[in-house]
Amino acid sequence: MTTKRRTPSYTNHNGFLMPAGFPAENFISGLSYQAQSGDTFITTYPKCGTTWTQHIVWLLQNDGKPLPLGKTIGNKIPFLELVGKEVITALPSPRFIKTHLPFSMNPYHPEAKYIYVARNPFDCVVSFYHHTRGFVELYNFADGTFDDFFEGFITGKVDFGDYFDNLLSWYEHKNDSNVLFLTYEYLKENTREGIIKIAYFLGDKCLNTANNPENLNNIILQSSFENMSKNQSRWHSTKRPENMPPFIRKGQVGDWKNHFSSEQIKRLTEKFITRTKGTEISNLWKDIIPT
Ligand code: PPS
Repeated sequence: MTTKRRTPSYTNHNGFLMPAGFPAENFISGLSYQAQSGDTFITTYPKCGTTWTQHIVWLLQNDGKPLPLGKTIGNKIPFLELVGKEVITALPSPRFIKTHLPFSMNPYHPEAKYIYVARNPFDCVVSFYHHTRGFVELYNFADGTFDDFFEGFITGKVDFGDYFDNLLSWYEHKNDSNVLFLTYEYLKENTREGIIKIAYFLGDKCLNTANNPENLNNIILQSSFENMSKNQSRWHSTKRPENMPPFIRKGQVGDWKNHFSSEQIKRLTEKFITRTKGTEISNLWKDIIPT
């Protein structure tokens, strides 16, 4: 007997899925943005630490001072695929831009910088499930179960494409001089060091900020999970009903153990091994996932 699965609502752009609630024309326009020298992209697969990194970058750029009241991070570091290229082009320079695109689709310039943050797929799918369920206006998936979502994730039929396609495409570029490749788990374990790494990578103003101990301590405090859990309207402009888990939800490594069945563990482990064969990717998450 086959189980009838619920699927989130997506739009399909030549095989690349996007949340149904995103304006299709902005996605198309966003892809045609010409990256400029001096641009910095914060690029991730969804739910891998984007907002956290956006906030760290904002704090580094602004002497450790939080976002002005009433602003969302997307006003300052907009999401290319959501807003389209006009909004990005109109940003003051240097531009900071969020994307969730695989390398081949992301606007590229050799003098632009790319901060890529990866997260293990087990925690990613759990976080992505809660995200998709909670943004009812984007996906119409409020009643979807983890099992429903897992099937889409493991077959790559979710918005922003297949997790492994995205990760592998950026992993290949991890040693490029204009790419800083980090993991969510590393940032959790080594927050101070991670922030300093980002500051070095960005240079100039960010490095000055991080070299000031008071500013650096402030950034660590402001970007902590506890702090970012407060006033969450800073992080997204789309409504999230109160009965849904918040956007900044648990911020843990290993929460997947509360969601996966033993069959799902087996299937995602097998998929992980097959897709990352010949790379050192499994070293990124040695004691975290069951490979
Ligand atoms: S999105 O929608 O793709 O931009 O989401 P993204 O920001 O990439 O990922 C959201 C997850 O990151 C967690 N998060 C944090 N963890 C630790 N510390 C801080 N400061 C932090 N900020 C955000 C957030 O809680 C989501 O993970 P889960 O596992 O769902 O809690």
